[in-house]
Amino acid sequence: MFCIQCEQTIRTPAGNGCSYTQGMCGKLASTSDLQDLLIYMLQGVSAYAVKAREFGIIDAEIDTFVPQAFFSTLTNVNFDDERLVEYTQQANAYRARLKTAYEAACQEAGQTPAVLPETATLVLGTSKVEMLEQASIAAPNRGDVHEDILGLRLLCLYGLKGAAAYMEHARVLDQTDAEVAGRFHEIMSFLGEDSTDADKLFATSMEIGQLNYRVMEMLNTGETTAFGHPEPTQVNTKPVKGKAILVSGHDMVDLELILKQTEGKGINVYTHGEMLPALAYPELKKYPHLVGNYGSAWQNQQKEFANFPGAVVMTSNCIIDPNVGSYSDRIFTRSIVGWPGVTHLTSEDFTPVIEKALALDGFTYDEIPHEITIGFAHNALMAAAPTVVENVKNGSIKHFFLIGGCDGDKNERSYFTDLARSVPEDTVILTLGCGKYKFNKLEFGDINGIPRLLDIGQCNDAYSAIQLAIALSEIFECDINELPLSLVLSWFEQKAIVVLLTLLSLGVKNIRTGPTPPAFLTENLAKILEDQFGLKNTSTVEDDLNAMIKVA
Ligand code: SF4
Ligand code: SF3
Repeated sequence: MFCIQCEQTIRTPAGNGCSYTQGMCGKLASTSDLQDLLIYMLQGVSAYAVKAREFGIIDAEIDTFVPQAFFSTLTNVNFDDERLVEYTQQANAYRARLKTAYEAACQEAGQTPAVLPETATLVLGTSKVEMLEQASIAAPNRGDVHEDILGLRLLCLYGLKGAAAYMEHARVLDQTDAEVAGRFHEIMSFLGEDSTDADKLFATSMEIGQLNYRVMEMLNTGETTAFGHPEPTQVNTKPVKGKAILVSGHDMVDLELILKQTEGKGINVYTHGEMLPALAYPELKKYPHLVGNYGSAWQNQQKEFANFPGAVVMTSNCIIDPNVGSYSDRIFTRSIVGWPGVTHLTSEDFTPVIEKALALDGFTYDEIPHEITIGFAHNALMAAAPTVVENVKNGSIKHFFLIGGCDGDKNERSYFTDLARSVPEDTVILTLGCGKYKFNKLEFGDINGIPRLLDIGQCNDAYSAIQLAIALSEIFECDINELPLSLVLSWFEQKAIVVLLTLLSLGVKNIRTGPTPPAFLTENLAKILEDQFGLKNTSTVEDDLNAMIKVA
């Protein structure tokens, strides 16, 4: 196995990456190898999808499948070898279907079919054993390649993986776009060609950022069309007496299905992790049995789920070993999520979850409520913009910090809590992603009625933050980089990588990322990113704060 895609990857003086029998996340070597082979096959499907498109052949089912299956290889999503084997065999069938359609079109047009890369021609083994024997050809560090080229390839691969995840989140909300799918296939296919062209790879990473900007826009449209615009909302973070279901991950469509199916059944529904922002959407918060948020970010789930006296549903990342906390009999996976031995729900019928919740004790007492405020996405921010501008102009607000991204359990991540605690009183913190759990229960107060902590939403709601920055730069008639705004992003997995690529592709400069730099970025690449975009690693809170406020 070789996997280096997330922040917790193994780093040793001898080399970086999880490469023994198991990754830090618990992913076994077999799972990692099967994921590599799946990606390789998906690149072959995309190679044919690109050629088929030259004849106007678009297969919407396959356009859906490729990003969806790619999403299963993201960190903390799918650990189930059998499901990965199924996805790979399905990719093989889809590749054959497109090949047939493409070659028939060539014949009709009197053309010779193009010679495609090996991703399009590999004869896939039929069993898991045979597939594992083939996996080394698909390893992400295959071939004898310069480390900078490998770093660029991985930047693209992992960035595109993040975009694929958001494409799937948008798709479940009926947001698809043949043009986006076409561009996705082109990049996916290109990455299967093992390019050694540094300029092209670098340009591709920026294209992935741009593609993802469009995908985040689609996702924003899908969420607000389905559930209305988030509005500032007080959310209880303490348990309420009664039977209980906890819903985690990013997929609010599943949450809505659960809310509908539990109506009148005496079950309270709670959000966890990245589902917290759902509580601010009018069409979700209208359900009285959506009682609040329980727990915090993904890395605490083994303790929090173990203590939760009800059923748990993982709608997307991040899942970690449920056997550690002994709750594997009452956790359910949906969509692309998988853990061996855990019940996977393949339909929209949540009866097994409801029956499990009813059979369990639930909370036997009410805890004293503790409320936090969420819901400052696009519309709420725009509504607040004139007051914010006034306060900037009269000097009441001196600076904005966007402190957002992923959470994780490394000690160094206390940096983000310390930073949030240390920013001056006359500044406002914007936050998003699951990293906010590091500080979202602290008291920050307000500046002339504007809360000092504005929770924008999920990681993909970086889209709303970008819209606010664009609006402010128009009002102040300046470049985004001239705004009194500093971005400090905590990264963990590939969604964070693609959000970063989006920001860079939009020309946003001087972003700080932490707690450690991606292990796949070489010193040379980090230097290029620093020279071109001012991208820096987080240092100490004191030094960073001084520098950020001085730059402004
Ligand atoms: Fe290692 Fe992260 Fe890959 Fe898991 S996802 S194997 S921790 S690099
Ligand atoms: Fe968190 Fe996994 Fe990335 Fe959507 S849920 S931000 S880590």
